[in-house]
Order: sequence, then structure tokens, then C-alpha cells
Amino acid sequence: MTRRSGLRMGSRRTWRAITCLVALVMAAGFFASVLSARAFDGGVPVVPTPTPEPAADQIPRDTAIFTPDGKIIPDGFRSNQMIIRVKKDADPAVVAARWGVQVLGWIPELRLALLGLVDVPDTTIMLDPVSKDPDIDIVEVNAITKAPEARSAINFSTQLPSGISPDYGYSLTGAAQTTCVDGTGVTVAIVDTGIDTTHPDLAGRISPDAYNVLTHTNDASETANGVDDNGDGIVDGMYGHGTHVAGIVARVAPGATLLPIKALDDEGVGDAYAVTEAIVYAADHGAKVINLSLSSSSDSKAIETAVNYAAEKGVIIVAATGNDDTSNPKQYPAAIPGVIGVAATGPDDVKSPFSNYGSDISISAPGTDIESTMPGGAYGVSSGTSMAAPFVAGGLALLLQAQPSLSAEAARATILQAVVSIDSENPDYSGELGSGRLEIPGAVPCQ
Ligand SMILES: [Ca+2]
Ligand SMILES: [Ca+2]
Repeated sequence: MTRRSGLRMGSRRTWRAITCLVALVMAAGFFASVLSARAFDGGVPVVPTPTPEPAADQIPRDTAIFTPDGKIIPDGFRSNQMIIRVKKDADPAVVAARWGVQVLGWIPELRLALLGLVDVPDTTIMLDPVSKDPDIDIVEVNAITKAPEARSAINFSTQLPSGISPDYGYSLTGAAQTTCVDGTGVTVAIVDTGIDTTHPDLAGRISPDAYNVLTHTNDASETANGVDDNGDGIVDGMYGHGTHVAGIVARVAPGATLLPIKALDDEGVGDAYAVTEAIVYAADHGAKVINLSLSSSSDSKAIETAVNYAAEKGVIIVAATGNDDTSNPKQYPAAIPGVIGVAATGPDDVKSPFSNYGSDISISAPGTDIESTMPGGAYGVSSGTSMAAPFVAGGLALLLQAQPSLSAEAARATILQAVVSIDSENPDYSGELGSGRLEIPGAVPCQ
């Protein structure tokens, strides 16, 4: 009791001292601010101009503003969600509470959590201080990841030009001629908009482990909600994307098991957290190859962590390199070391006009005017690096059936060496289209 009352008396004196000190500091601060605001320059008072707000697409990732409105910042982030990796033994819920946010998702294998501002108006959190939390070692705003076709002007669904065989990609890569193996026993995960599992070409080849990371159900079918969710003027613009991609794998490797993982909506829009979750799910459910016909210019550390997790399990990841006809900015996850980044070429082995290129590209494959499956038992022709990647994924399924003991690293090296040089067809892109154009019989000789 005595100590408590002594403390009370002491605190009265302390408060008086603090009050005086605060008053002095405030007065000093006020005068300092008046002095600085009225700094003189040649006798003319200079009023400091406020620092202009950076354009949203110029906000660096490590200092990005985290706001509750959930809008997608033009450069491609969900502004009300961040991904963190907590250190061992740290509780994500405790860390989230510290920053006034909620845990929206948790990937225990990677200790990655998706945190979000939910129903908290007028809150802005800077990422920089969060990154200094001793329990956190990765923090990033949840970046938008899209089917490359969803962001470019090329038509996802096109007509096959006259004179082009609908089979050209399958014969050019030697897939049609590689008849001694069909990919039996190899599971290829298709992380995309889903798959029409009832399509006659695909039914019976679908893994029972199909998964939807957006709803956390086993329903990974393609859906179309009739709404232009991303406001690009095209309603359900990427409905059918995953089915088309899956059909290419199925035609190259008809015996392979397809593991559909829905991580993109019907506009082809997803995010880094969904892709991260999808990669981990695929690696945990028997996939030997993961096809990612999606990309972002944001180098997500969360996705990189998942790529490394999959690599440790012997899983090979193939990704589209993007449709922006550029080498800068690079597109991820294609540019993550170890991922096979695929550029697109046409029937004449010339780079597709839209295809990205650059020193980080691993290999090229046909991606112009590719015929494949579409929802409702249909077929369609599409162009994009999304169509090139599954040729390589299918080729890997054939190789892994032929040589099941091959390590992921050796399989990757084998498929990258099994190419036809396309340097003479592409004199302006020497060394920028990977090792060459996929040539499956070079990796899987059927004699
Ligand atoms: Ca749209
Ligand atoms: Ca839609």
C-alpha cells in the first residue's frame, strides 16, 4: 500500500515536470516550424511545398502504402493485403494483432500468412515499419498476377489463319511423333482459371485432388459470372484459359494426369498469395510438373519461397514469360532462378510478335495460333506465351515417364538441351529466346 501511495505522490510531481517539459518542447517545435516555414530566399518568403504523392505505380514495394479500400493499385497490388513470413515459433495471429490486421490465410509449410485490413476505415499502414517487426522476415503487398493474355491487346480467342495447320505446334515439337510414351504416371498441375473437367478430351485424365485456392474447395471447374470484374471492357475475358492450357498438355502427353488448381478468376486475375498456395498444394499432391501460364512484373518473395519448396520436392516449374514484346521488366515467376521460362514462336520458328524475350528466358515453344480445348466440349485457337509453356510441361511429362529416376534438375537440363536452334530465324534476338525451340524427340528418343 505504502509503495503504491508513494508512487501516486511521485507521479503527481512527475506529471508536473512532464507537463512543463512538453510545453517547452511544443513551444520550441512551434518556433522551429515557423522559422523553417518562413525561410527566406532573396528576401521573398518561401512556403515549403508539400511533397507530392507518388503515382501509385511508382510506389516502391518496400514502402508501399497499405490502405483498406482494397483497390488494385495500377502497378498491380491489392492495397489492403500483405503477405508476411513469420519466424519460427512466432504466432501469425499475434503478429497480425500487433499491426491491427487480420489473418486471412496461412500456409504452414512456408510460415506465410496473408494479412488484411477488414472493415477498418481510415487506416493506413506503411510496410517499412512492419518489415522491422522482429517476428517477420518477409513482407510484401499482395501483388496481382494475371494470365498474360489478360493484360495484352491480343485476342485470346482467334481464328486459325489460312495455310496454318491446327496441328502445327504438336508436329513441330515432335510431340505427335513421340508415341513410345504418353506421360502415364506423371501428374502435371495446371495453376490457372480452372479446367472444364467434362471436356471429352480431358475427362478421365483429371486428378481427384483438383483444388480451388480461391474458395478452398475441390471444385476447380471453369466458371464465368457474366460480370466484367476487372473493368477492361471484356466480360469474363479469360473464361476457358485454363481449359485451353490443359488441352495442350493433354495433347502432348495424353497419358498424363492433370491436376487443376484454380488460382485465377474468369478475367484471368489472381494474386501472389493464391499462386504461392497453389504451388505448395501441387507439390504436396503429387505433381511432378507445375504449369504456370501467368505472370507479374513483381518479384514476389512469397512465390519464390514456394518455388524453392517445390524444387526441394523434385518438382519442375514451367512458366509463361509474358506477352509484352519486351525484355524489361522481367516477368515472374518465369524469371525466378530454376523456373523454366518459356517464350513463344510461330509456325516458322520466328518469335511471336507479342512474346517477351531476354537473357532470363529458358526455352521457346509454339505459342502463335495454337488449337486446343475450350469449355463446353469446344475447341479454339489462341495465341500467347500461356500456350507455349504447356508444350514444355507436356514434354517434361513424356520425359519423366521415359526416365522416372531422373532428378528434376537433370530433367530440366535434358529438356533445355533438346532444342532446335532458331537463331537464324531470329537474328535480332540472339541468346534471348532461351536455348532454342522445344524438340521433344531430342529428349525422348522413341527408337
Ligand atoms: Ca474483363
Ligand atoms: Ca467475370
